[in-house]
Amino acid sequence: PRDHGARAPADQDAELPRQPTGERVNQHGSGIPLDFSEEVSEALQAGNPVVGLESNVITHGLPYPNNLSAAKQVEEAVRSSGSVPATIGIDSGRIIIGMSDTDIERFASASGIPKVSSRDLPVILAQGGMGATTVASSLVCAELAGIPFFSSAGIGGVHRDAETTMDISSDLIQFTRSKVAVVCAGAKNILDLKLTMEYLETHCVPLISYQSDDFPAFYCASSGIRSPHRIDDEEVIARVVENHWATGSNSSVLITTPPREEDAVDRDEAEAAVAAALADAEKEGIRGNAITKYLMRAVDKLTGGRTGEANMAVLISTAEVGGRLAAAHAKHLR
Ligand code: PSU
Ligand code: MN
Repeated sequence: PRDHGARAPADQDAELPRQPTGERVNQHGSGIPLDFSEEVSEALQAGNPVVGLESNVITHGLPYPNNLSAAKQVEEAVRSSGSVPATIGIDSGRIIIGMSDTDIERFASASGIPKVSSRDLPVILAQGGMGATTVASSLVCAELAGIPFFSSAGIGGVHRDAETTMDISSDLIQFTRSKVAVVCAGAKNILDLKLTMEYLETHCVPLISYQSDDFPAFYCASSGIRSPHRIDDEEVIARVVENHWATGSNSSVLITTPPREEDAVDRDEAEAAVAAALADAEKEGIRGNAITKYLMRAVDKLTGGRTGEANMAVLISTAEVGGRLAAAHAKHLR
């Protein structure tokens, strides 16, 4: 069991190797240590619902200290709907499955923690430093840990100029490989959401929208694109997830939930800010895996902090729905 109290303050702590805790051999027997929190380990053994959460949103998605407060509120939201949160990250060659508050503080306050997507995961594990997992690499870790549900507000997708840059997030490719149900608020309109949905369809990834007709655009309630399936009943969603895997698919099921009305940002306002931010990024030559963070910060600035606020609210409300759907799924399996 982990000692939550006796750790050094966050900034010093980042320099020290993390103390191994509830280690368990992972299901693939690969020998990569999974460092379970006691709470997550117990929940999984009892068949109680657990929701995997990414850490790149903590290190790269929001500035300090909003990232710290958001990460904690996201965990509370998962708990409030009857599930156990498992925030995922990398440290000292180990995969953390369920961060302690001290871990979250270290990740939120340390600077220079690399963004780790699926392709980076084996490298960072070999090198032994800290790493913040994206949706893609978090799904790899969640599956190794035996966690069937994952929640993140904004997934990566096909970028708007993908026909020239070929910039398609590894998140989408990972959905075709990981047997995990992913609850999200869609994707931000910094991406080409039509192409993102086409990609998911081509790769046979089921897309369902919970209690809404449209694919949401993160803090915009609708992207203007209709979802292929609307399902309002949590038990039916649990059946969809199980049916997908029972019919031999080894991929994710994507479940969207829109932002709450009071948190939503007007679509035209968001679109104008995105257009300006994209033009700035082009001028400054920003590309590759740095583009997402750049655009998010730029849009937030252009909207006077409005989208940053909405960002936090959506992270929290999505996690609440993720917890609710994971709980329904665990109940369905009993
Ligand atoms: N979208 C957001 N906020 C985020 C991200 C995406 O609204 O923080 C992060 C997530 O960690 C996601 C990653 O998995 O960006 C995708 O990055 P890329 O496009 O480089 O694959
Ligand atoms: Mn990319």
